[in-house]
Amino acid sequence: MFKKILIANRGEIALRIIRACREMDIATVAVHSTADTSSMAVRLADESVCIGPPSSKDSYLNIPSILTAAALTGADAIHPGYGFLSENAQFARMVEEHGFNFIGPSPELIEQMGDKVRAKQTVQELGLPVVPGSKGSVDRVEDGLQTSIEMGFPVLIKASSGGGGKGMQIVERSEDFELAYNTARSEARVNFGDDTVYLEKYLSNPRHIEIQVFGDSHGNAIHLGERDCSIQRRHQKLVEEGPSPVLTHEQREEIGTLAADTIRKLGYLGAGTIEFLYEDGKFYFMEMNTRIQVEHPVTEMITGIDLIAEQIRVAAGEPLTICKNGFRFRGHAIEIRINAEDPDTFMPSPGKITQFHAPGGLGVRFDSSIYSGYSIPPYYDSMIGKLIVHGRNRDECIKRLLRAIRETVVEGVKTTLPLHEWILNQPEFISGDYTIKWLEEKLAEKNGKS
Ligand code: MV4
Repeated sequence: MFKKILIANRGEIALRIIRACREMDIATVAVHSTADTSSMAVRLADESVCIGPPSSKDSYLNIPSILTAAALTGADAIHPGYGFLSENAQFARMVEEHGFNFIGPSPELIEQMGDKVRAKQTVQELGLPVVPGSKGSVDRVEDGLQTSIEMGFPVLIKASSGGGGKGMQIVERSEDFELAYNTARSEARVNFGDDTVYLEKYLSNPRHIEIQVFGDSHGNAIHLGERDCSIQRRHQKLVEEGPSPVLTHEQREEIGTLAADTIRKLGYLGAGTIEFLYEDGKFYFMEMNTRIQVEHPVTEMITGIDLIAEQIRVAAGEPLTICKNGFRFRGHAIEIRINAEDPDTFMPSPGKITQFHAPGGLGVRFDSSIYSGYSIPPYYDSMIGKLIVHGRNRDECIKRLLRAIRETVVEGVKTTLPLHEWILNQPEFISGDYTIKWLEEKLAEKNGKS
């Protein structure tokens, strides 16, 4: 097992990784920017190293600084968390080349899944359902138009190096195809330095349902059920829950088994998420994330498994401690992301937290790195914590979450807590009858009225 892990991240996920390491008797190194000197991760880690100025590009994305910090502290492994360098194949490769263990899958698999055209082709060959579309990339406008006419409009043009929704173009009619195609390619070139695009049939009103998967170096691969992440705004998730309100146990086992079989065939190591669009009872592969995700606690709450500890064990070459019959799905979990933002305008609200009280009680988990007197720096993502609750069923879970929100105190900055309280009281949320479009439409209605 590893003796010392360097955490190449900040905020609540850095703390989450420190907690797992502490329970496994693994020493920790927190790296931080000059803006994060008073962070909770720096306080709680065994050691800390300043790796640069506030700008992420000069600190949390500064590969030479991070590798130097690992060498200086004698770390034997690096955990990348989520965001930042977590899905950077070049970073994973350099970590290994410098003699450290990267806690995640191989650089080759990160690269393969980062290329959306290759990822789709790969998983389709391994048996996952995909959205009908172009066979590979579309390199000429005439080919794209031809394919669109054959499969029927509307179609969606996606960037192969994209993901997260950036650079997509919906095309409703053949007359609009050429302009959309050229726009998609130039946006992809500007944003990703790669203008490869591909085509899919546009699904008009799907849900976003993702499967948590895990593989080890002994040929074991399992799925840990799904999370429904349809409550989002501008590709930012606000609420995640598991199980999905719309899946039956049979549907879960069917898509989950397909997902596990896929990563077993890939020889995938560690935690992964296979994202699907779900519409009219059918699943369509969207992309695969090769990192631990923000919403992983939803899965931890319904399975009782420590996903970070499991990532560390399989990265160290140990077999998965979980097997198909070694756990049960219990009850329901919902996570809300708490952002330091204006709940109406979504403007970031950095600054000093003057009063803070964390929620608690049965089934309540609060993953955050804030404390009373902490100053939220303006340089990074505005997420300051996650509130996750577990209940025996979905109704109990919603009631418990509303209760926990009401007892949470964060003063000095604006937070999205009031927005979450509003979402949880909407009839469509309570009935589970929502899709990826729901929140933005509902917010437009809310703001139009006032
Ligand atoms: C789609 C789609 C509809 N049809 N693909 C957005 C993020 C990117 N990873 C893929 N995305 C979508 N792909 C087809 N063929 C709709 C979306 C989409 C979306 C997906 C998941 C969660 C939120 C979303 C918001 C807008 C669009």
